[in-house]
Amino acid sequence: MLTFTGKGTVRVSANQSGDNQYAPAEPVMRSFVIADTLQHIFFEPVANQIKGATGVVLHVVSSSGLPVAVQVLSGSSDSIVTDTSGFELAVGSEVREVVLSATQAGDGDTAPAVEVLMRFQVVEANAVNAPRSFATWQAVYAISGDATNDSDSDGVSDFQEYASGSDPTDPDSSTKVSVVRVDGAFVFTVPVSLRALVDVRVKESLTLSAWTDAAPELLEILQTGSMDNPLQVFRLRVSMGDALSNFWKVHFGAQ
Ligand SMILES: [Ca+2]
Repeated sequence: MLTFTGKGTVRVSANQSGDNQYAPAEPVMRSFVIADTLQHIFFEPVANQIKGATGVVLHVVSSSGLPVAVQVLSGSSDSIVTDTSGFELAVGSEVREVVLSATQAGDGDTAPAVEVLMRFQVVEANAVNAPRSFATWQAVYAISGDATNDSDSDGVSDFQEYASGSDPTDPDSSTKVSVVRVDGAFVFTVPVSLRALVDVRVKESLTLSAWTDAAPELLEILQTGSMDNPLQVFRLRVSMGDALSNFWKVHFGAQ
């Protein structure tokens, strides 16, 4: 049993020195942080990008409000993230996968956040997995009208079908956002097309009148879909906390 007497990083080592039959076991090290507050990072989905794109705005926040660091973990030698009045990405000159890393080191009261990785492809403008505007996507399906239209009357708006990569002319094709209650939290499953230029936010409200941006916990990002319809499925958790009258919604916005 471990008893904690203060804050800081705890490192635990387990050893077994063996006997005349068994060789010593490899020691196992585990470390964790004792802190007043935990935090997590929410990194909004990033779509595939066309080679050479600059000024790609990244929305990354920590639930603690502490400043997050974002860097290119894997990309072209000229892929770079700058942070002046918000994060902006220059995707670089190579056709390849880019992986961004978001971290927050914590402070005296707050434990470090778990690192979040965001992956997308840098592609040629005419590639089958290239990003496209809502209007270009509408033209592919020979539909028109504004974002709230529901061309196939399946209860999912054309814009939401654009955002989640489903067929807006087939009522059997829609990948809806789902939510389940798990312990003291809700977990949203949100499919997002890597070809859609959308902002994806979770908003919260106590009263259903004023909505503010939440910083949900990113449990998992699954890569799925197909070559010309690449999808990411985000599993996002929001905690009910102390307020029992909270409301949340997933909001898809045009960039
Ligand atoms: Ca629809």
